[in-house]
Amino acid sequence: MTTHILPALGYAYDALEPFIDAATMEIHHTKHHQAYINTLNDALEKHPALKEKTVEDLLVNLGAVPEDIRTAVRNHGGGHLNHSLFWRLLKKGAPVKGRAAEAVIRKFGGIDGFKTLFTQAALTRFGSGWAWLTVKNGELDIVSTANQDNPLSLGQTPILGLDVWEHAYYLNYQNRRADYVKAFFEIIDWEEVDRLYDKAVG
Ligand code: MN3
Repeated sequence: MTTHILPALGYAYDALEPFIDAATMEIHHTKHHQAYINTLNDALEKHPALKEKTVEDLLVNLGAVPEDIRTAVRNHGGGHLNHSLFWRLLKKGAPVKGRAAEAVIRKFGGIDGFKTLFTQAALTRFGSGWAWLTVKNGELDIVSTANQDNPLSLGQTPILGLDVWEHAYYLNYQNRRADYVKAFFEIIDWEEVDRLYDKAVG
């Protein structure tokens, strides 16, 4: 039994051009994301009872995952969850509006203030990882994580995330992570951020 499967993108691979190119999207989705899922499923074969749990449940309490597969669940379960989140947060031409956007503007002194802090988080993450907008105890925060770690494992709920692994941008942007981060702000689906924000603040 396969527990976890690759979610459909819900849009075409070229839908985000020119901000993210079609080739990057297709490889990222069908190769990288699929590989995380395959390795996660392989690991769960050793503890079939855990197949009943969602990835979120596993990552919220990693300490409860048996030690022999904990690192695999952390890296590959994280990879699966992070990418599943990422795809649904992207949409070209979506307006900056809604409850989450308003909360962001209040918290960070405007959209530019938010962009500055988020960019800093994305650019100072050395090596591979993610930049996040999270909710903790009802408050917004900006953090970054290494590798495929998800903020859930830190007690925070992610409502927006940016993959800053080189595989996410290298074909189009080469080493220019800053240009990729700048492009990301053009393709945030704030309606989706809103849904996640509402759920996180209750
Ligand atoms: Mn990735």
